[in-house]
Amino acid sequence: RRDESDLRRALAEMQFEVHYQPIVDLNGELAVGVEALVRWRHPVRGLLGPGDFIELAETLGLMPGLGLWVLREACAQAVVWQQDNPGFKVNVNLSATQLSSPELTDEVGAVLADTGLPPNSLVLELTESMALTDLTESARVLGSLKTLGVRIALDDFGTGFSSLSHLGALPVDVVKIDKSFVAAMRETTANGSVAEAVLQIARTFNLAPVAEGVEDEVQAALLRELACAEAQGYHFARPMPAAELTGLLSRQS
Ligand code: G
Ligand code: G
Ligand code: MN
Ligand code: NA
Repeated sequence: RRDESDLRRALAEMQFEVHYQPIVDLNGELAVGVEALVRWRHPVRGLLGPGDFIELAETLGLMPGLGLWVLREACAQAVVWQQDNPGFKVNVNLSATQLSSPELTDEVGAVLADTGLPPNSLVLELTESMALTDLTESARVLGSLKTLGVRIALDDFGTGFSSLSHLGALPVDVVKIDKSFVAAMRETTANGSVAEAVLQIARTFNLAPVAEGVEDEVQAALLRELACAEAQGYHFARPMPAAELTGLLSRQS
């Protein structure tokens, strides 16, 4: 219960920060957008990642509120970056409870209206396993979000499906190729072909692929060969505070 009161206090005092990891164009290696990743600046334990608190926040029913705060923060920040980087995109993760909230579309619409972010600059990420829990309901919710003009990304793509039928059923625009496939690429051609196969599936369904977890130039080069346009990973940049990303953007433009 110690953790619970800590987390409730953290929300009351807003001890959270949003960090941003660049998503780069694999050809120019310029940042074309970011993924927003929440952090908890814990007064005693230091900077904590989502792995340390998202599950508890979700269990305690705190995630819709925290998720909405992250969304608002990230959209407002993206508007600032767009001043010098036209078309700059921001990806924001949705939790399972956010996805099942009847208020989600109205809330996202309100954040877009309040911040002035063009809707097509916002990419909402949900994991494939979340989307597949109730396919009919997911299709309805995502369809509703799409009426706002936002884009939808399937996170951890390739790890969740037992059949491909959902790809036709869901109004998805982007797939984030899971880092396990990217990590396996350099090893053998047999493994490499898994990433290739996943990219082929993306292409077949007209989904824009973003490779995750790119850690070295070998992987980047292989992905370029496979005509994957965009990527994210430590090879390009780690998640960083907004001010640092502003510096990075000013050096590239
Ligand atoms: O930041 P890190 O790379 O440790 O993120 C770990 C996971 O936590 C990511 O896969 C991401 O999906 C999830 N995550 C990060 N920020 C958020 C957020 O704001 N909301 C939700 N629901 N998940 C997040
Ligand atoms: O939303 P998702 O769960 O995919 O979040 C991405 C996670 O992957 C974050 O926790 C982020 O810190 C992490 N990450 C980002 N780039 C890399 C990378 O190059 N290698 C590894 N191992 N993890 C990464
Ligand atoms: Mn993500
Ligand atoms: Na992922």
